[in-house]
Amino acid sequence: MSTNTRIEDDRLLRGLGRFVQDLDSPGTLHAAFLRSPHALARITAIDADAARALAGVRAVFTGAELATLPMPAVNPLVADIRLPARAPVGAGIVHAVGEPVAMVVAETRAIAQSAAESIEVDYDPLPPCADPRLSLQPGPSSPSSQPTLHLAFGEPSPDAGLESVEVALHQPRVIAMALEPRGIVARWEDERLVVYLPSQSPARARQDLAAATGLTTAQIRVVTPDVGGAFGAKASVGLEDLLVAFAAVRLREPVRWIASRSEEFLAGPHGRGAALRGQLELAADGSPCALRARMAFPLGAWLPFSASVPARNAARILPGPYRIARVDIEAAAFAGNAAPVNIYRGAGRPEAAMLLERLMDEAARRHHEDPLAYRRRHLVSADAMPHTTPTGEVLDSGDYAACLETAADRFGYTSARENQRQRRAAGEIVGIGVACYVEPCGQGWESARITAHADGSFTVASGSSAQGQGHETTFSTLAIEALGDLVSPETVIRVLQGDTDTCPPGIGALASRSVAIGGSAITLAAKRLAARLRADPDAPRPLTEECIYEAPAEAWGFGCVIAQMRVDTETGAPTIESITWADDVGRIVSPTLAHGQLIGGLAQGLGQAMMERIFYDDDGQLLTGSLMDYAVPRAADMPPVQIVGVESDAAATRANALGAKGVGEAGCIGVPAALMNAAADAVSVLPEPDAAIAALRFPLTAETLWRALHAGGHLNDDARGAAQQMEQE
Ligand code: SMO
Repeated sequence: MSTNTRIEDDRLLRGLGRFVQDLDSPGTLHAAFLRSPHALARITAIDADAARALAGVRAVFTGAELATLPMPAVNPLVADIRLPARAPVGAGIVHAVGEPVAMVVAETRAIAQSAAESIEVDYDPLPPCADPRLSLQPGPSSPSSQPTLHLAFGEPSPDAGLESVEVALHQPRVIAMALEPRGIVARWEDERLVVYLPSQSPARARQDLAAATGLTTAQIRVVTPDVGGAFGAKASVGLEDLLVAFAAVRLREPVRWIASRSEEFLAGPHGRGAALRGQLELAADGSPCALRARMAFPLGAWLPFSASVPARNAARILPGPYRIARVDIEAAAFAGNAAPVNIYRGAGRPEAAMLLERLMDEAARRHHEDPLAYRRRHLVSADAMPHTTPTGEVLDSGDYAACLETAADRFGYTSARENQRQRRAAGEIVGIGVACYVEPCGQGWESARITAHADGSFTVASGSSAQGQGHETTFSTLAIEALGDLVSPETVIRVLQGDTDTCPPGIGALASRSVAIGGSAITLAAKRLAARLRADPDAPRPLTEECIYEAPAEAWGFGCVIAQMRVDTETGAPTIESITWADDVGRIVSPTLAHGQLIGGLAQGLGQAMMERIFYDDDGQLLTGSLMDYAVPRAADMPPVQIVGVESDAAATRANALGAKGVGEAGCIGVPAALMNAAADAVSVLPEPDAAIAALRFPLTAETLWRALHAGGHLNDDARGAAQQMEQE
């Protein structure tokens, strides 16, 4: 893409950003929540008299007022979803630590908070189940509660006698650590509800807010100003958003709530948390011929709109980029007494990649074949595209083997293996991990509207809204390209997004779809506008073209990550020595922004693999409620990284008009699997490699790796005795 037209996209860097938190006009009331200290309890009494009597308190809402608040629907993407009863707030029972029990609206945040704290609640605690016990043992999945949704692909294929490899893994719950926590400002203005919300999907939010408040969508305007990161956690409205909007409508006053970091940990949507079990049947030559997968996903106590997406994605994505003819896949999701789980950067894709990539490694190890060579042999080949997988998905395009080769070349794979042999001979524990993955990039439609103004400027409006991805740059770049000679370096191009009044309705920024689908809509609308302007240069302005672009298919990105990790033999401390990653992104619109998405996703994937874990104890109490207890990667934690954006033949995909594939989630998909495989490769030289590998789990902390070293019989008997003692404690 070559253009000299300057795009004014440095607003945020110049401190001119405007976030929901910045919207604090005089007279705005503040909401605060009293949250449950119990994971499961009956409420026997609530006394809010003291709170109501406090000066500055305008309203206190408990079960009596909130019991009738209707809950919006959950995405019906999965037909047979069975919802757990979503009991209204404070109405007799609480289902998770942190669940709102009462809401106070007051003149200041401090008053609202002290009033909430003064509410007295009598609880009758019940035995909770934070996340259903998701069995990783062989045999049928045996969680302790009925699944809320259940998906199956393929047929059970008990080919007794065939050789097979198995893996069992548990992904910890994690949390999207957006710089900006969730928040909302809801104002009643001119008989309408105007809601400022950091949303990935303003149109969806408007529908959900309408369902909860009883207003029509026309009576609601959702405005999404600048957003400081979302990663799936802002894709669906939260319970607090619905309650604050309800309060604004009831009181006919502006009400605001900004989550504290603690509230995010307690009650914000979490991600991941699945238990994964898989078996790969191998032909005599080692080729994978059948995949069996059993996956159990936690949902928590309250279902956001996209709650069913991770389970559905994980199930449909298997068997990923490989030729595996038969599958028998089951994914189930279970409610529990914990914070809700929603989509989180990757949303089921990382789970599928993790399971499959561990299996591919184990198959290669069983047959003493190099894991990269083994993968190369079984990838779907370029001339087989488009390829229909056994779950009915269509991999649209790509040269997977070439992409893998690019990663191997840049990494220096052959010499790295030689170097590894020498270091191993010298007693080092060092591993090289390979992971391939596919990244489906959204289905359905997105909208665009482009207007030529009398002063020569243009306005581009999209139904997709940004949370820091830089849509202003990408969207205006696409418009400039389509308008061609109708723009000059002086032409002003404005980008509108995130406002249901000024933008056409859309699906939003999720599932790595903004450029592929939203960008296609902009390109088509701009081309139509350009054609009209060229046909009639004197056409009266403003002149507008709109496009609702429906993607005929889903674009599937592909990538290959190779990571090298050293494990300290004494302490288990890991050092990620390098990561090389080739990602087929189809057509690239903005190389800088594509790179930013890739490196950001890599950092998040690295966080999940190496340090992040939300932890509930057996009573359903959250033990990781702050950044003192929950580690996220910082700049110094980033390893040396080489990223190669492989710009494959855009014409090869007919999945969208641009030939673009998503990049947003890729880092979270491939990187954790590659790091796990690097750790597994590292400990595979120990006297008991199976035991060492089985001891690996996320996050790969020094302690985890130290335990794996001991399980693998690396250290002397004294040290092993100490390790066993520690296991018992
Ligand atoms: S997890 Mo994404 O925002 O679809």
